[in-house]
Amino acid sequence: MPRPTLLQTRSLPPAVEARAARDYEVRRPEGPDRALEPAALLQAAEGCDGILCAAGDGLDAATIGALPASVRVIATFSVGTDHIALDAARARGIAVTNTPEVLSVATAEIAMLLVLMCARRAGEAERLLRAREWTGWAPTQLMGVTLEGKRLGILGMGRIGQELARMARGMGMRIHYRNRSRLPPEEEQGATYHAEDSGFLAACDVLSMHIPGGEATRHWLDAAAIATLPRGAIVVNTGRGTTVDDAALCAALASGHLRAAGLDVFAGEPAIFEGYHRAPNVTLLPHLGSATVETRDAMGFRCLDNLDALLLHGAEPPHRAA
Ligand code: 8YV
Repeated sequence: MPRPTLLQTRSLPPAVEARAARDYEVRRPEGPDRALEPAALLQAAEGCDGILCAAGDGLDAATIGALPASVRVIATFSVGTDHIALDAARARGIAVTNTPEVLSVATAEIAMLLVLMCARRAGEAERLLRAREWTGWAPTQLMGVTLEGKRLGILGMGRIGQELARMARGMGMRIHYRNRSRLPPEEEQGATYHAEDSGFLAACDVLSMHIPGGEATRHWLDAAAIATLPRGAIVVNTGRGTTVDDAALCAALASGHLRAAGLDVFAGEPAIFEGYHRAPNVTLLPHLGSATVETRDAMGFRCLDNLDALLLHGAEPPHRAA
């Protein structure tokens, strides 16, 4: 029986590529390793049974509508699915799968890294040294804030949020969270639930954002929400950049209402809102959330498990998003 043909839009860890090449005819478009534009994606997908894509690859409704009839499944190398028009895929009977769970710890680690860098001004401090401008230790130099005893507000207490809460509890932080619904006690682990945005925001010494992208969450953190945060709060975002109003965040960082922000995700990335380049109290990372060797292998294998189920075994994929 001929092997199914798989369009692999991006370079993947070697062990993942080796397994894909063992079981599929893999088609990998030439050129730099970056998101595929719709026209290039459609051309490359001709005759393919499945697509293994990543965040940033443009799979909007028009592109999905124009995919060749041979495509039965889109497996995204991400937990987020905001780059894929799920309704359009459903309408065409194309399964969409993602990679939940395996990246929760790695992403929570990056959120905690940003919390620590913001609280202790690590980015500013490193830039001082690299600019060869450090003139020696001084009692009032680069003072940050102690996290122990502070309130960490988690927006979106899913798997990643719960891992972050576990880490933060170990540091003596008090956990508050905002979710559509309250978690059962074994998942809540003593955290304080907020059913309203305003009460939640007012309780955040540190706000960590873990909500999906898309229209429904666009600019969730706008000027009014920022004004509700306590003066001196820290904001960290490892979810999706579209959930933050960049201009409002930059204004609050410049005015001193916010102490610092740590961002791993950006609206329109890899472009970054210009104001962030000029703000000394912002720590910027290039979407590193899941970037560990262990996690990226696990994400790749999860994609292949999903593809194998449908394309090799005619079974339901274990992690179906649509
Ligand atoms: C991915 C992510 O590494 O899973 C997600 O939704 O944002 C990251 O973990 C990245 O999007 C690559 O697809």
